[in-house]
Amino acid sequence: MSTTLPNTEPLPSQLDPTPEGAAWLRLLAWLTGIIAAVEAIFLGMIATLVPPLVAGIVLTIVGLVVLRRARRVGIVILGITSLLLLIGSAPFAASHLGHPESAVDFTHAVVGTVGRLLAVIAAVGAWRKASPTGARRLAVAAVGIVCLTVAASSIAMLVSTGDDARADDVTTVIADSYFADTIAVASGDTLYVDNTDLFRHTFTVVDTDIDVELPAAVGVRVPIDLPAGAYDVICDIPGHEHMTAILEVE
Ligand SMILES: [Cu+2]
Repeated sequence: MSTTLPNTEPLPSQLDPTPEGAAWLRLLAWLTGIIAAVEAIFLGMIATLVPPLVAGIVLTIVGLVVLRRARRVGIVILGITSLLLLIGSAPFAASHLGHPESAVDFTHAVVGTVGRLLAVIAAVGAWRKASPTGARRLAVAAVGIVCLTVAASSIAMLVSTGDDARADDVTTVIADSYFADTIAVASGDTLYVDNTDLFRHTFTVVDTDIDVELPAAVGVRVPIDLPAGAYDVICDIPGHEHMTAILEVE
């Protein structure tokens, strides 16, 4: 004679923490931790405290600590921080994603954009305690994207060597993300713009056709075929609004 026991035990999937939730939590923690580390290195390289990025690093540390004690609160902190920074950094990342030859800016943009997007997905997966299979696939995708990024940037840097200065060029140097205040040339001269930074810039003369991309750590020859006068020069990369100069053409 067989009897049926009442099913009062929780199913494995109802146990807390579930293996599923744990896989997504690990992915969320790794992604947000790596992004925060990359941002800290980037801020060190530009020697500037960018408030949204600093806030992102602090909130990530808080989220990772909270994750151990109040899991759902930690997931919300990390997920929302990743989402807000993904949206807020989009204009900056969009400017850099087409320029793999400038490795620092390009890698920063890829890690920030793809990493935060995956972190948001991981937060949703952790909240819903989704299947661990998805978390593993996402982790593999993240590693693959990093490898592709490094490969693309390395090839682009080898191809993009810039120009060599010629004897009669007028040279101006970009250093620490600043132009010289004033750049003097004669009409018809060629200006050699030497970008000594590890970041990309543009040499853009306002209201003219001169708008030149300056990859990281290369120089570019720019013919100045402009009537005599004073022109405003800018770098039109988002976040580089402080980069201005006056081009005096004689
Ligand atoms: Cu710039």
